[in-house]
Amino acid sequence: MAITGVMRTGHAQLRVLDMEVSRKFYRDVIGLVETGEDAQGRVYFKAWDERDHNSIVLRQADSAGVDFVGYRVLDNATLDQLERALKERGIGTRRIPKGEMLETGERVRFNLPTGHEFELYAEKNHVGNGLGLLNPPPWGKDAEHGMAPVRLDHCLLYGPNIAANKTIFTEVLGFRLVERVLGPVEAGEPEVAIFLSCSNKTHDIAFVEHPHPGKLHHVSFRMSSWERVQRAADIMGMNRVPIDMGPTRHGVTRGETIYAWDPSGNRFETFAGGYEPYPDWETITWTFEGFGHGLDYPTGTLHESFLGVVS
Ligand code: M3P
Ligand code: FE
Repeated sequence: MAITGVMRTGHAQLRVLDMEVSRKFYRDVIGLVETGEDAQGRVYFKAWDERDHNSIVLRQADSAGVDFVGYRVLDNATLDQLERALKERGIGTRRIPKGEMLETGERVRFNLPTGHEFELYAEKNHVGNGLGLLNPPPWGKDAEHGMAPVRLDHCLLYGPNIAANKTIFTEVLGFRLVERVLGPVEAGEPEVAIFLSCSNKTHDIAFVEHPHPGKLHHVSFRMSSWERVQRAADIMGMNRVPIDMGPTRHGVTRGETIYAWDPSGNRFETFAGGYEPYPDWETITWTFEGFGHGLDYPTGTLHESFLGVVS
């Protein structure tokens, strides 16, 4: 398929409690590549196989969580067109100037019904993956440093009124609903989780219904294989990184996964597998009763911390 419109997960700015501890964690334990620090003291990283300058930005603050997430669109004409479409739906947008984030063009920022700051942008400089563009080797030293995910893959965000987010993502931003989880029959089976794709990934973003706005459940890093996910588990053990769930496989989206916490209490995922849905595929539904296996396929466990703890 042609990937146009909104292309991919671009960046997430995370709040961390101690920059030096966090910088070491994201660089040496997760194994991201540090690409810069700005005048505000924010520190920038990319995963080794990403080409854009940055995907994770850390900001020191008094509480953990996510400041905003950004998605890269095809070009500036797309950015203008999506901004117009948002405004026509009554969604207020503002422009953040080029350069406010290192190596990043102008961003169109707006607030989602779930209380998250979300943005679109068309330009971020390519710094490459270190392998070059001519007869490149399949990997280099950055792929062997820490867990070494290949990319920032998606975010899962918690907040109220995910139905209104779904309308914006499917009717304005060109995403489609790949999987969903329903609430209890007694409650009328409202959607309690939605997995939305703008590509051939099972999800580029996901939302779970939650009373408190603007919450981060996790940022997710793509690993190149299930074996690499298991190696990430070894590295978590070696570094005494607290694990929330896994290694296991989700029924939802079929990913092979581990969830763990960064030193500030932000959850992150390392995952592989899943499948590649096409735009004509029908949505997969998980019932409330079936969701235990949707979450943890082998055991069907409804992990309490996974379902309840957010930052
Ligand atoms: C993922 C994933 C929930 C499932 C989450 C699934 C909240 O994060 O990457 O497939 O039940
Ligand atoms: Fe995930």
